[in-house]
Amino acid sequence: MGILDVEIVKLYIRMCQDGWEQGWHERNGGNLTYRMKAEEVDACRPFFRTPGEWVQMGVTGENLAGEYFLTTGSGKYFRNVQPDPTHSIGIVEINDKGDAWRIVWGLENGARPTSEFPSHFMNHSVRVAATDGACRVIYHAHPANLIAMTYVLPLTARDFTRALWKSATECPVVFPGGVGVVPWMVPGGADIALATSELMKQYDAAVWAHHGLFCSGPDFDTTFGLMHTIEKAAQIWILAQSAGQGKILQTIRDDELRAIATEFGVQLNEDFLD
Ligand code: 2HA
Ligand code: ZN
Repeated sequence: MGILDVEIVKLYIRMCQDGWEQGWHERNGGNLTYRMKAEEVDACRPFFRTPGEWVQMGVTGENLAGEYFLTTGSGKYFRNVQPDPTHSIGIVEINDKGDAWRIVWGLENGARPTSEFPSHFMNHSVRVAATDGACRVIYHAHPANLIAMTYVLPLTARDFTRALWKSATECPVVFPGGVGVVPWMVPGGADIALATSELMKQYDAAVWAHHGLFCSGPDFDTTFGLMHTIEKAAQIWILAQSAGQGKILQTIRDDELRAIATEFGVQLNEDFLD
């Protein structure tokens, strides 16, 4: 029995492999963090090493003090997570101020948590508050069709949400609150972390223009499913726009979106309906 036999670590690695197989993680693209439950930390603790140095994050999340996160490594490839987990992923502990991490397992040979750790961390902080502690997963990927949409649609939450809701009947049920949109920004720093986390107070997914998508959720299935549903809808949108050369003969009308919401018992964001 090693740490790689612990259920939550196996599920985390499976999600990385699933994302790779979807084609969302060229080279070192994308990153995944998971806020561990106390019993999951206990199951992994026998395999922890002497912790590394505390490293300041440049952002603070007081509600995440003392938490442990599974994280992909900076510059590491999703493709390599399953065959080589100890160099590709790791577990970090957060200090009691909520402004620094230290490595307790994995990320061997001097690797560090994902370059987007500040964004993930701020998003966890905001989503934990917004969901009464339910949110545990933040997932960033580079799905091609959604990125393509950011070149041809206005970069507003309303435009993206309406386009996606109308591209597949399941969409309003899967993300009734809609999606936020972050304009193009330099990745990896505190600015994009703050801009994204501001949107994540309201949305559980945020588009990064010309870059990718951030999704959040309570578990791996829900969060991967959200990424998958949004990208599938984006693919349908791109196919329909391409096939029709921009001309759409019919789509799901706003009153039909409302009918779906009523039938499935979800509350659609009315700001996005006509
Ligand atoms: O890790 O996806 O946004 C590479 C990235 C940065
Ligand atoms: Zn990225």
